[in-house]
Amino acid sequence: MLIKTRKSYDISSAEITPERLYLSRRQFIKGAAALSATALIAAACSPVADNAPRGRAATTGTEGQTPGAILATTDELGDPLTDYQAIVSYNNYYEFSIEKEGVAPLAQNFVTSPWQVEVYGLVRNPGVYDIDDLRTRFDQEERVYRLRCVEAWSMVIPWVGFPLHKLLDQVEPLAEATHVRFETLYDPQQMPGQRRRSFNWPYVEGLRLDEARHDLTLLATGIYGKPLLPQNGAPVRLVVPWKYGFKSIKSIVKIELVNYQPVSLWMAAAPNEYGFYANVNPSVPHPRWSQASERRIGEWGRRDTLLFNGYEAQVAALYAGQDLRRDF
Ligand SMILES: Nc1nc2c(c(=O)[nH]1)N[C@H]1C(S)=C(S)[C@@H](COP(=O)(O)O)O[C@H]1N2
Ligand SMILES: [Mo]
Repeated sequence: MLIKTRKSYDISSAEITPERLYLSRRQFIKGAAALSATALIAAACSPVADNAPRGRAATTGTEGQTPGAILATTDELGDPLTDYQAIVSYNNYYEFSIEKEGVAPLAQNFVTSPWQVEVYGLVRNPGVYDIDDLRTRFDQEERVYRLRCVEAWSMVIPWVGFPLHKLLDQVEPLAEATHVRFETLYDPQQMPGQRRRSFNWPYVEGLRLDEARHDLTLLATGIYGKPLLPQNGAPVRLVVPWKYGFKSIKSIVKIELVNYQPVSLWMAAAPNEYGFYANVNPSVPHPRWSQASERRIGEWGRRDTLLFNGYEAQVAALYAGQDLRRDF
């Protein structure tokens, strides 16, 4: 069940909008430039996505490729949602492919049911949660978040999910727990990228416990009112909107409460380029490129990158007294 909850980062004028009305209004708002940008992304796609009809998913898409009901039409800054087609066809998911348009076709048969998530470590009540249990035990909310990839592109995505703190409250972290460590499925049979040894699989990410408990930190199960597709991290993935996209680990099977700072896949792969915190910060460049601006998918030109990806008011206090250049 989709619950609308009002938070400071929710849009103030949120209203329930039927899908067709919503889409025609957005067509009107976004205009021809945005449409042709979407067409360009589709044109660059691999055979499967490429065979999909071009243009508006709602009128021409196939089942599984059309957006479902959504509540919001913009983020809280007034910027429009990214097209569903772009969200499901332009992906970073190295377990399948390092080519963004190559992920969706390779992931289409990925088995996401049955699926279980083990929550364990420094907790009073460890448990193995079935994905259906996660979907029904916790009210599923829509959260419209900006996703800012470290590669300097971004999207606005209407996620469906529930805040991680609800799950943490169930397992009751012990006083010694300081961090949370997450792991993606390891299954080289299904994930061709894991057959290449270029990375230290499985994908691992981590958060400090206070970051994990922050209300913005989401376990997402859907996008645009529909269950996640494999390319977006089905059946359940993390979303930490004030951090670079690589922190938002996909297809999670393990959540461990630990008393050390976990080493993520990217920290292990390139420690000088990727730190533990990975907070979006326009004034801390990546060693190989600036982070001062970004390309919003579906838009022409670039826009300025915002400190903490625009969530400064909500999260800056987590880092009081920390040097954001050292703790990058
Ligand atoms: N397991 C896993 N999770 C992952 C990745 C990945 O390669 N493997 N890529 C990350 C990166 S770099 C980004 S930008 C986001 C992209 O999410 P999206 O494809 O749903 O937009 O997923 C993140 N989560
Ligand atoms: Mo990314």
